[in-house]
Amino acid sequence: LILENELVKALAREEFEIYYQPQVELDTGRVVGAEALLRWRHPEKGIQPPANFIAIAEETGLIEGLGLWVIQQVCEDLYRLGGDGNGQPRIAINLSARQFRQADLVDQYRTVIRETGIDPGKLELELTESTIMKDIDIAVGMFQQLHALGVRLAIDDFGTGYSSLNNLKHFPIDTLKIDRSFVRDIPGDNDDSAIVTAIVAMAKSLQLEVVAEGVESREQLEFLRRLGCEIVQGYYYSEPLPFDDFRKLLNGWTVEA
Ligand code: G
Ligand code: G
Ligand code: MN
Ligand code: NA
Repeated sequence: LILENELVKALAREEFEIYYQPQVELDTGRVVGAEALLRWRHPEKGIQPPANFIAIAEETGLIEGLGLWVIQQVCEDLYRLGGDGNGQPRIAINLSARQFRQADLVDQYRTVIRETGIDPGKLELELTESTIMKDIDIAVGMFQQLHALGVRLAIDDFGTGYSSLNNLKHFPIDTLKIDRSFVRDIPGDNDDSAIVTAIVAMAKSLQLEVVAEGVESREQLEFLRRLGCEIVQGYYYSEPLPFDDFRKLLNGWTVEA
């Protein structure tokens, strides 16, 4: 309860902040996008990661207001990046289970997109397999409505859930994000290497974009490059950055690929 009140105050006092973790296109070394990752700048305790507050925000329903703040902030940041003249990257936003079942989510997104004039194709929504599979019928309807807005849709933590290809074919998905638990031990671990190889091959045959998460080493990067994985995200290139630092990186534009 204390934390619930604290979160309400934090939202009113604008203590939340979005960090951006760059996503790099391997072919070109261009930073083509980022994942938006929420942080709470606590006045005494310092920067708090989502693990310390998202679950409570979910339980209490505060996630709906917090989620609105996130989409508004991301669109504002996209607008500012557009003004820099180097084009706009694509920004991925995480949606939790409760948000995905929120009756006015689609209206919320539609309104913010219209008011900010952002190209909806610059927004990608990340959903985990477990969020989707809780109720497939609701999920199919929700995906269709979101897809109709023109936003991109991604499956996050891919490979950790129980969705079959048969289930996924009903969804208008654009991107698969390979869970970082599979990336951690490539190329040394044969099982994980086989899993990652299979996911990249499958994504390609279904014409989905594939993003590898949690890339920390040159060896992982080279293995993924050989498979034809297009985009990587991880500490090897950058941890999640405050907006100003992400903006500077974008305006420098490329990293060593
Ligand atoms: O930033 P960090 O690496 O600690 O993120 C951990 C998890 O927190 C992410 O995988 C994501 O699921 C969740 N998360 C981060 N930002 C948001 C957000 O804006 N909304 C929701 N619902 N979850 C988020
Ligand atoms: O939504 P998701 O749970 O996938 O969020 C990504 C999480 O992974 C965030 O908490 C982010 O801080 C973390 N992360 C990003 N890059 C790396 C990495 O290279 N290694 C590890 N261990 N974690 C990472
Ligand atoms: Mn994510
Ligand atoms: Na993930």
